[in-house]
Amino acid sequence: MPPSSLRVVYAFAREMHPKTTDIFIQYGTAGFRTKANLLEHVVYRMGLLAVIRSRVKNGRTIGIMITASHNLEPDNGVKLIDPDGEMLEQSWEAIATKLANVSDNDLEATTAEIIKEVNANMTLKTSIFIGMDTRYTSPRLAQAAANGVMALKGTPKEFGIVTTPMLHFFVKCRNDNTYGTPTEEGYYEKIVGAFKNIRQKLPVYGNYSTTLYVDGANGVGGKKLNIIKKTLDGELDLKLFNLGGNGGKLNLNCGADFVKVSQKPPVGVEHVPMQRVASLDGDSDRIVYYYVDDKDKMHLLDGDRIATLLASYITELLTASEAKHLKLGLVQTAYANGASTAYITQKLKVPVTCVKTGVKHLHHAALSYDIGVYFEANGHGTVIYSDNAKKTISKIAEEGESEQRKAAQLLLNFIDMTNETVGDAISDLFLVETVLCARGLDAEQWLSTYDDLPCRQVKVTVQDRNVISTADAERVCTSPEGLQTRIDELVAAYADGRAFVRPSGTEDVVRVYAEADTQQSADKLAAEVSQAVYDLAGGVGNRPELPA
Ligand code: G16
Repeated sequence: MPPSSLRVVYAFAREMHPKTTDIFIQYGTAGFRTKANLLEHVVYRMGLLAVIRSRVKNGRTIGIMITASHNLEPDNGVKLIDPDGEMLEQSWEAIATKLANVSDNDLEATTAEIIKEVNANMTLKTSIFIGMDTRYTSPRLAQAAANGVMALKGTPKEFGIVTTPMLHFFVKCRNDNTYGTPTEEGYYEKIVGAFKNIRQKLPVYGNYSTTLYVDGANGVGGKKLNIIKKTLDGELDLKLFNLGGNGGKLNLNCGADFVKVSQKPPVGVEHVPMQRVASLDGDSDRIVYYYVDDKDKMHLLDGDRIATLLASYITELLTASEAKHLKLGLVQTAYANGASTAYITQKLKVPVTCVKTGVKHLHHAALSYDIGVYFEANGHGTVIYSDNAKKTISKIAEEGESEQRKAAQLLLNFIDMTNETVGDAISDLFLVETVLCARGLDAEQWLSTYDDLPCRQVKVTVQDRNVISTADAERVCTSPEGLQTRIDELVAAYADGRAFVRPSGTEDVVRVYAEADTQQSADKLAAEVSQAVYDLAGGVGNRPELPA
């Protein structure tokens, strides 16, 4: 495309999506995320970048998702999805950041520079998939993305309101039609179809109950489950709460992040003692479970629990199908509860890799196993299977002895039920329900597999969160000077103590995590570490207080 035609489209687009702020914005843990009113020019530019990326990838489809996921309603965000449905390749994050921050006057020259640098063939045809969450600011941003795509003569295909994992799935299917059909119906057919199929083979028994309560976080996931619910033929009796009506606000005092971080049940969900509840986040890429016992105490079953449940069931099926040689591994982050890691390595005998926060890092590490189970404690995760694993299991399902065949066929259904592109609350919900049903477990029995170490997460606001640098999968703080030494001193005073700090990639805060042998100690350690962050990393606002 000659520069003169770039000029015309930019001049037109600048009129519509001008850069109105000088605040520097960075492609973070899951794309750009900030107040929605600061994002329009960024999203427009990501439309441009998606077309360039697609042309570098031989015209394969790229996705643009408009969402701020677990953040509250005033925020929004945008992220790009690569051709296999995975997160944008990390080396392109710097390119995205550069394009998002140049002035309107430099936009044309910078775009031309990027096209040259990445050697994009701008004559290729390309289609870009665009999806959005339920935020009221999303339609305007989706339009800006589509305008960016058209500015570089790409073809936008808009899916309207979808979950983030659905859009990842559509992109993957569009580029690899063996994976499924790139439509919402295609998604239901594959994931929900596999669930119904597997339930024909696994009768309900033991303490498992088909009644499941769901907290939809007033976002998109609950709405989609409302569609799915009608097709479940009694296999699962979903009672849905927080669907966005009755004044319920997105992610406010509800949803997976609220439940995990506050360790409290969400508002808006009917309280029934011992009832299993699944809590999704705003764009449905995370899920945690909980129940409240008859003494009103909440028990959380987070991403670590889901990971161990899935890994142990897959291991069981691999053993039964005599495909034990396939290497299964689990990937976690520093947030994983120490007790879960001990359980996985010592009891399940499954190897564990620890990586930095962000599913992109976990996904990457999971690729090194035949079967990689990856989960963040916050409930974001999935399972991925190598081609070798899929071929081996398919062969056993056809040619194995009777018992081996049965296990391998269950495993094939399990694979079909999995959205392998990214963590997916809906797919994960069906996976969890399948394992609980297969084992005849209620939530209390699921919880009893191991005892979590009490933990606490808090946020500290500082002037510039980027003064915090970390190493060793975020377990060590390398700057500001003296902070890690202080953390070490504080941790040393607690039995089973562990703590770390890291800058968030999705909110303007520093995150603090602490665990110890009692809840009181974990709370106190978290507060002490927060004070150290406040003092040594430029805290603003009120100084964090120690618990009474
Ligand atoms: C995103 C990422 C997750 C990450 C989370 C929190 O989740 O996809 O991998 O754990 O942000 O990140 P941070 O601690 O850096 O703010 P989501 O559900 O918000 O897209």
